[in-house]
Amino acid sequence: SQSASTRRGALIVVEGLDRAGKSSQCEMLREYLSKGGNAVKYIRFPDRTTPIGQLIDSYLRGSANQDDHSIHLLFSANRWELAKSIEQDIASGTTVIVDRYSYSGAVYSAAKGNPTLSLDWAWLPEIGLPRPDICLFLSISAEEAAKRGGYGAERYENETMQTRVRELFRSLFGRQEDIAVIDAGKSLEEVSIDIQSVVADCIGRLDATGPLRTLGPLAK
Ligand code: ADP
Ligand code: FDM
Ligand code: MG
Repeated sequence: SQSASTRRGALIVVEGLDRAGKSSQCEMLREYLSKGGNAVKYIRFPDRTTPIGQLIDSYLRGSANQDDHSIHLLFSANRWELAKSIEQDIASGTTVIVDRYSYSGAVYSAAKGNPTLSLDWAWLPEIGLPRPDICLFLSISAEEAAKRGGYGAERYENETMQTRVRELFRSLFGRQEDIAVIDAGKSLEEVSIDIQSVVADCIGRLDATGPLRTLGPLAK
């Protein structure tokens, strides 16, 4: 087993539909881990600050259009451009909390119903990226999500997309390992406590898990 000074950080992803509570829970988890003496970073995808991220931002706000495949590959490229820095943080002992990742990437693109953009096709450019040690899926009903506010102005924030996204998340997570489904319909504090216990478990298993892994192909 590694000494505390060289033990790697964990790669923790938080996924879910819009208003499931991802950003709130990432922040609460960051604080919890930080108070527990862990080095921790919170990042989010898309990272709208890079040149690729700015193209994505224009697309999401509706001020630019893109071919479905092209924007899909830009979202993926936006993860690839951050991959080395994630790997370095993890290796140096920093736990990285990620708000949306490859799972949103595959699911939102496939939800458009473009006949040449299947879930399987959408997953391919994710292969080789840093693999999360745990992906927390914040599961919430459409009714509960609606109580947390109406649809915003960005692309994808409409009922048709959200319904397809929900179904595709479910089928994707049936073909993935290291997914923890969290009931996100409870109070902020209750959800946070559920997340803390899953994450503590994940961090406790890191020595047995070994070095950071990479994402592989989807199971059949
Ligand atoms: P996401 O990042 O998944 O879109 P947010 O964390 O931004 O979600 O939360 C969306 C809205 O719902 C915010 O107004 C937030 O305060 C509220 N919210 C988040 N989690 C809960 C919860 N468990 N119960 C009630 N309201 C919540
Ligand atoms: N999204 C996010 C994608 O379509 N592909 C991706 O790879 C990622 C990471 O972008 F509608 C979508 C999901 C959501 C939007 O919203 C980003 P937030 O509010 O920044 O999470
Ligand atoms: Mg958010």
